[in-house]
Amino acid sequence: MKVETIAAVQGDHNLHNYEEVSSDFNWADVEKEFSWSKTGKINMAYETIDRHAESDRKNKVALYYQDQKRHESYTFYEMKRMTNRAANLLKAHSDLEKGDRFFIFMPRSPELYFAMFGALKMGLIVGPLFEAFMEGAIYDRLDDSEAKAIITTPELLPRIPLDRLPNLKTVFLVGENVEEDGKIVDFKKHLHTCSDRFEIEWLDKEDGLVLHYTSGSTGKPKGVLHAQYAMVQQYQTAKWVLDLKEQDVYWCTADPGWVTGTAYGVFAPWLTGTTTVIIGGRFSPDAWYKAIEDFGVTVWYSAPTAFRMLMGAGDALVKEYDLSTLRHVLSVGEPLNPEVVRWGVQVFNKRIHDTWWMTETGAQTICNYPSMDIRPGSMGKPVPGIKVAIVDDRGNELPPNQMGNLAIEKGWPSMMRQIWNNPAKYESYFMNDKWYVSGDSAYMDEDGYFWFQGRVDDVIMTSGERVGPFEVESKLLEHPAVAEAGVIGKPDPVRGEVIKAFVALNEGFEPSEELIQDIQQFVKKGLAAHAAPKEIEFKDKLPKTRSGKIMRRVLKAWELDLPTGDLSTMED
Ligand code: 6R9
Repeated sequence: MKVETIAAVQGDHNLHNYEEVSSDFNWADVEKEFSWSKTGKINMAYETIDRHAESDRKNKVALYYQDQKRHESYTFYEMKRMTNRAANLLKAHSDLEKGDRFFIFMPRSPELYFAMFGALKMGLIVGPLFEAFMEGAIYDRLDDSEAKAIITTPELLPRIPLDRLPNLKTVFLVGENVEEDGKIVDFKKHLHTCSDRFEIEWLDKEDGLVLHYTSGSTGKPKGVLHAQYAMVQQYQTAKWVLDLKEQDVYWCTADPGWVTGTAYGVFAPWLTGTTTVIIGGRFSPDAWYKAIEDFGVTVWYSAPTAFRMLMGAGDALVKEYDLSTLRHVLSVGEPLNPEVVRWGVQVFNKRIHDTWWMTETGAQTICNYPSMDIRPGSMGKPVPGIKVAIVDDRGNELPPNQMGNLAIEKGWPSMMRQIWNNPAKYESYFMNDKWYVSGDSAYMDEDGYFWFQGRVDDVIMTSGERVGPFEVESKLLEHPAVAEAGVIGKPDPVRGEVIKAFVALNEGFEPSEELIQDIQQFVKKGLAAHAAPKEIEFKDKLPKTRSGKIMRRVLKAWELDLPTGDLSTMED
């Protein structure tokens, strides 16, 4: 079978020759890019902000911030001063010390980033939360991590069960006319009176950086801890994968509650001194295209759900904006359907570069690079210097084209360092002391491209055939009526499992028996008879995480009348 390819982008890319660089690459060389390689002492806030403020980039814009009410910009020098102020504020109004957990629970705003980097300057471990979390989700995370302080807004404060969290000593509130007491501190009031000079807390490479809680299919969310050293891979992938250069204006649409919003929202771009755009408020296609035009965004990192929603908003809308500055577009979070890649080429005249990684990997791991041909539907190839393989359940490497566990050889720079309070869980990720097993199933083709098939527990076995739900979902999306699709295996006495699809329809389509048959035929013809959903159920919306992942386990629980498990990461 001929594979669809979209040829490499011509031009001068940071990663010019994938094969050559991969064959001879040493992460230790990247350390030389940082000042700590000389001193041995490290701090993410120094490398992302102060270092640039003390260089030719002093007056370069670090942050453009925009929402419905505010439109602000801060240079690297201004960021240095504001984060110093925030650090002094946190220090003066709490007993926070190096290594303590400091949580962030507020909508995006410049203050969020002042506080986050101020906390990093103090050597605190930062735990970002999604603003939509409700009391139970907040409690689980603050309790498990024994958080000592949090920054939030008056609107969100009632969701924090202060009386049940004895370790939580200080609450910084970002609002107007805040009433202070022993626990509550008015962040904005003190910010401008605090000194803009601060002595950074110098750390060891292995000291903590961020604590991101992620939910598995069962049990409580787990705290994934990353070390300062993660910056090595975040920096290098900002170069190779984001392809960032001095003049770029970069926009990552992810919320900081999701690992993408920290690692690639701010760390990676600022490690390279790149101007970064942060847009607050809710998603809207108009506002997003407008942001690209307003800021002249050149590099844009988003997620498949967002691209699919933009696709749904119609191509006519795209023409109303000047998107000509865009030169590089990327995606992460879930499989990027070939249909979406084709759409990108058609409407933006840009390839959308899929990237695969996880909270646990701390940085991009399998990617499509501008200098490499894309095979739509493939996640691409491992980041140079990282060994990725498909292994069986015993940890043996499988040959090309065989579906198995997507695994990474232990020891990549940004690998998680701990599951908070749960060493046994941490160990359970590793096999034969060699492989980190991701929980995703995939295969590698004979040319080294990796193809995602689903979470291991989502893979469907029907009449002895192994079917990756993603393939079926992608085909479903190509049908003109289908806006969103989620596919699960439903237990069946004869076939083991049968394929059931949940489908949300595009505007102008109504559920009907005919439409069901038409969609079934479409998958049968386009993919394979055994891959066609035996059942199709129409839904107005599908359950998704806040980062846009279709929650197949929730579909399955609904279908089988089982408990849905932890839903704190599900969007409203
Ligand atoms: C960064 C992030 C990780 C899980 C991962 C996989 C899915 C992420 C993907 C992808 C297919 C891609 N995932 N990127 N699946 N293609 N390009 O998303 O972290 O929220 O921890 O999720 O997301 O299933 O295992 P996280």
